[in-house]
Amino acid sequence: MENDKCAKRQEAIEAFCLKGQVAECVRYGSGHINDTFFLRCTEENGTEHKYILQRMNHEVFKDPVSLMKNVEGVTNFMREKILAQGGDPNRETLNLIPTKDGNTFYKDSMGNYWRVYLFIENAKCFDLVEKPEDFYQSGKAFGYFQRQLAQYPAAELTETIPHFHDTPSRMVNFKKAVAADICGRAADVQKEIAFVMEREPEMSMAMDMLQDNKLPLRVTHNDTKLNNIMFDAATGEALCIIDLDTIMPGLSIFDFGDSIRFGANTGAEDEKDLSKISLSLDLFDIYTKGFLEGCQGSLTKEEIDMLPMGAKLMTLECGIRFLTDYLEGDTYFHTAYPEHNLVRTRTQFELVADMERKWDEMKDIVEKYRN
Ligand code: ADP
Ligand code: GN1
Ligand code: MG
Repeated sequence: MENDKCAKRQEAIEAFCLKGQVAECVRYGSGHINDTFFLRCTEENGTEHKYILQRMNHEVFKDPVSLMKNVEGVTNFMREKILAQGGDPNRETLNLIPTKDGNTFYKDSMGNYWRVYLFIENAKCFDLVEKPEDFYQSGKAFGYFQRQLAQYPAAELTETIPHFHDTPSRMVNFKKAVAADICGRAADVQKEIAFVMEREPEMSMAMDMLQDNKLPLRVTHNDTKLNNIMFDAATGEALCIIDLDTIMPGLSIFDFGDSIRFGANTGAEDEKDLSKISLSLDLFDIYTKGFLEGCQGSLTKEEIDMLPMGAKLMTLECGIRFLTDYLEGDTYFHTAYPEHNLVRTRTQFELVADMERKWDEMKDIVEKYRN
């Protein structure tokens, strides 16, 4: 669906150094935050050039200028690493296309921020795991990515969304939304509110351990869902980690947990039939194996101990965020219909409940791969 925030799309397109004339510009992907377009340009001799055009969501990312400095820094850093390993940096990391005046982004006349990336060709994203091997690959890639980011100068990073995975802070916002109830929706979601309140005591576990120096602060991706990684269509291997907007200091268990939340669910994030939602222990197993291999022994004993809790916390937190947004009138996540955030909330809570049932098995799997 088109929205006013993208009204200056054409003006934005003209600001970038694109090759050829625009032949196609259509909405693309299933991200919940930015407005993403696939852009195809053709030269007179018929050569095609493909790009991703994005309007950055500056209501979510309040400081897009610093965000773009993060993206520029991280992609340059990744480019060096990829070149050193003989890889192809045009496909294995995001590549920013500059504007005609040499910037990494363009601010249009309505105040919206745009950027352009090279389109990664012959690659695909998944919204659901199709083959367990893909999920293993993504675990390995996210684990390895996190290990590489360990060498990134954290002081150069701006925290693009403060308290992003600070679950107790999300809980404060949730309680405010329940109390304000600006849309009059709270009465109908009492069951979901109770589900959250029952779990409040364990929500601060990770942040408390960070505070007590029991878990180390690392540079993490923070949004490791399956559709934020691209796979090579020819080899099936994980190719490129995308959506770098939330790279900032965080906990390793956030990256592990968010992948499990999305990818080890037997149903979609917005599945209406809750009987289809469960934690696949097979997928949990294969991702854990991949992630720990990718981290190459860099995690501490406490971090490994906390992996199941990371999965539960990220799922619970995400459900709380969807429910908060539902109560506040759906202003944060893109929604396709009025109950969309509530449907998403319910899948997350169903998954949390299933993790609680399978807790001992989850812990056993982590033990199996502890390295
Ligand atoms: P959001 O923050 O809204 O999730 P993303 O940066 O994840 O935005 O982009 C949304 C989708 O667009 C991705 O899931 C992926 O399918 C596609 N995409 C993003 N960047 C590229 C790229 N450089 N090449 C090909 N596809 C891309
Ligand atoms: C958003 O941007 P996207 O669609 O990859 C959100 C994540 C949530 C996710 C839920 C910046 O991710 O935190 O876990 O939706 N990103 C932001 O699907 O809030
Ligand atoms: Mg995304």
